[in-house]
Parts: sequence; C-alpha cells; structure tokens
Amino acid sequence: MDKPSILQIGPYPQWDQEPLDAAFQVHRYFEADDKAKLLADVGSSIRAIATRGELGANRAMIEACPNLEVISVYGVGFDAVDLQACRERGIRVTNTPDVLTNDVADLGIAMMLCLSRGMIGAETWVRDGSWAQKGLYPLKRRVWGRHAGVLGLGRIGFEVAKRLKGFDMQIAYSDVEAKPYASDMTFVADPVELAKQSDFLFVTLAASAATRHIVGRKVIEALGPEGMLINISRASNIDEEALLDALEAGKLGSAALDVFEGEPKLNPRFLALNNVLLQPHHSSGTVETRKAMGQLVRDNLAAHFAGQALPTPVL
Ligand code: 8YV
Repeated sequence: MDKPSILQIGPYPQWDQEPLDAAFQVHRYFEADDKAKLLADVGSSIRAIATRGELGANRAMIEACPNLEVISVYGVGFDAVDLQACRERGIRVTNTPDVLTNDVADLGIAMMLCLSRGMIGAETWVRDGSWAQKGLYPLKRRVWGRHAGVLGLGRIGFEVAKRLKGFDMQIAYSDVEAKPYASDMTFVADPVELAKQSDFLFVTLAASAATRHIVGRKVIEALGPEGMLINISRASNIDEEALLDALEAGKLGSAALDVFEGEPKLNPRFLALNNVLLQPHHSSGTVETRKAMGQLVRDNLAAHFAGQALPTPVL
C-alpha cells in the first residue's frame, strides 16, 4: 500500500525524521524555495500535517490541502493552528501535552534564579578578569521566601508552583476559577492584583485569542520596579511594546523571556537592555522531552491512519 503523504512544516531531529520518512511520503515545506508551488503541486495528496508548536498551520495551508485529515503538533501549544479552519472541515488536531511539562517548569525556575542572582553577568565577571581586577561582584536579589504569582495554573503552572514551594515562597495564582488541587495557594482572580502582590510573576497560560495581551501595561506596572516577569508560554500573552516601555523606563524591574513576537527575530530594543534574560524558545529543549514529543507526534499519526483513538487529541 502507498504510504500516506504528509506535509512537514519545520525540521525535526534526525531521530524523529528517520521514522517519519519510513512511515510516510514526507513533503518538506520548510525546505521548499517556492512554498506556494509546493502546495499547488502536492496539496491534494496531503492527508496529514506534522508541525511544531510555534509554527502551527494557517488557513491558507489548510485550504491548500483539500484531503487533509489530521494535524499533529510537536508541542503543547496549538495556538498557531487555525482551529476554526479545522473545525469547518472536521480535521483532527493533536498536540504533545504532559511529556514536556516538567522541563518547561524547570526552565522557568532556572530563568528566575539566573536573572535574580545575576548569573550571566557573574560568569562574565569571572571570565573577563573583573573578579581579579575589581573584586566582589555586585550584590543581587534573593529568591527564597519571596512572593510568587503564577498566571495560569494548568499543568505547567502547577509544576512551576510545586517547585517554588521548595524555595519557601508565598504562592498565589490567577486562572479563570480557583482550582481544587491548589488549596495551599492563594487564588487571586484579577491578574493586576496578582502582579501587585508578586515579586516574581510567571506567565504559564495556554495562549488563545482570549488571552492576547492579558499581561498589559497595568499588570506590568503593578509588578513594579522591583518585580520580575517570567514568560515560558507564548509571546502573544504579553503586550511586548508595553513590556519594553516599562523595562526601559524602570517601571518593571526585569524580565526573563523564552518567547518573542515574530521569533526567532526579536525586537532590537530587547538587545539594548541589561535587565532581561533572553532565551531561544527552548523550555522543552531536552533530549529526553524532545524524543517523547516526537514519539507522540508519530503515535498520533499512526493511530489516526490505523483508525484508532488519538492518544492526545485537541480536536
Ligand atoms: C515547541 C512549544 O514546540 O510546546 C510548545 O508549545 O512551543 C515548544 O515545545 C518546540 O520549541 C519545538 O518546536
């Protein structure tokens, strides 16, 4: 039997590429110089799209594939997939939840520690001889025992909060409603109020049109000149212009960011700041997690083509 044709939107590690190539007729969208031509040539043969969280699949792509049945996302976030276009045609969508939760939470905590204790600058201080020439490194701010806010207490937010407890922090959270599994944390419905009470504010919300710029000027300024914002979700959850304005004016103390509007390009204003920690969207970027994500992408595709229940469906 012919292998089903799939459209691959972005590259995967070799250990995922080989089994994907073995099971499917793979058309590599990301390698095509003329993407419109590729879609015109192979679009009608495509039965599945394999994509990544940040790349998704837009309406034009979906419409160029009239026989599309399923979209398998390598990532927990599916905000870049046009779900409405999928619903209209009964196209199934899957993602890779759970397998990445702990690594994403770990990176959020690492970013908080790294920025609060000035570890990047301290490394330079050692390497460039400042330690020997100038003496002690400037003092930084404590993490343990302070107030943390978690905006979005889903799977990732919960794991962030669990880790923060190890630092004896006072933990509060915002979500659409109080969570029964968070009785030892304070529920604060209003994100502005949450920010006001927090030294560190973690953004761990699943992004959607409803959460766009939920962290706006008011939240940012409520966090204040001593506060730190940590984003391990999606850039769209934060009003980036308001964030940059506040960081430049000292109205927000600092920000540790793994995601950016228009990434991998980022607003050059970020590069001029010394109160930020900038990371290349790699919170799920460990060998262990990425292998599990790749497996889940293939398990969802295999289940679909075998007529079985999808392991991790979104739609
Ligand atoms: C990316 C992510 O998928 O899980 C998500 O939603 O954005 C990430 O895990 C990852 O960077 C691979 O592209």
